[in-house]
Amino acid sequence: MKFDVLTLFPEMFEQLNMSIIGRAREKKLIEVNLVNIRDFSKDKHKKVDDTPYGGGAGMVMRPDVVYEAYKSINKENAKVIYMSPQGKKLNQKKVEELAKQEHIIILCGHYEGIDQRVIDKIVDEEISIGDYVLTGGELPAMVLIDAVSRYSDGVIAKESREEESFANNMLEYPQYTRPEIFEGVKVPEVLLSGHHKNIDKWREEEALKITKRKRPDILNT
Ligand code: 4GY
Repeated sequence: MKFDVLTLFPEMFEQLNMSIIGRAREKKLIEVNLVNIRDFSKDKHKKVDDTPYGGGAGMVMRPDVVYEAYKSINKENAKVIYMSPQGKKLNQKKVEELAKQEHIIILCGHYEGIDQRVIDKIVDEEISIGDYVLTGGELPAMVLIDAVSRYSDGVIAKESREEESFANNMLEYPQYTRPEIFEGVKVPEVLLSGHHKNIDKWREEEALKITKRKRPDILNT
């Protein structure tokens, strides 16, 4: 899986050098290429935004600069995604679907947004990570990259994906590790039994209980 990210703030993506995603990049299991939109400004002050036509607060990213940045990317078979609260809400099903793509280009807006003409020209799909407004599309882009990358071979164990929350429309069963007694509370006895059939059964029951209690809305959806 390859991601190209169009952003005014590539430094924000340091996060993706760490932990599981950082390791996946080192191993070339995924590729994340950051494109600084500012590099494509032809202005002598490297200006990338301007005041909105019609008036109003803030600044709008210029379409010509964004388009030049977009054209610099090699985009055979790529899907272009714009992170925006106006987009379709991201969920695990959508993540799984996106993971089938070989190349995703993510456009990150900032300030009051991007001139609509370049959005209409280059964007295939608008995606939101939730109903709240952020200062830019960078954090949502990282959320998307993280969630989708987990489906690339070798990034995490396939079993981890099969047992986790939202797999089979269920939340995950609770996890325990050492010590066996923490602040007077013992680990559930069955997990120490070594009886795998009983353990599987217990975990399934717990998952069902938790889902009914916390997220009845996702059961059988
Ligand atoms: N929520 N889900 C979101 C967001 C910030 C101005 C357009 C969100 O995806 N993106 O809040 N984005 C705005 C900032 C330009 C995007």
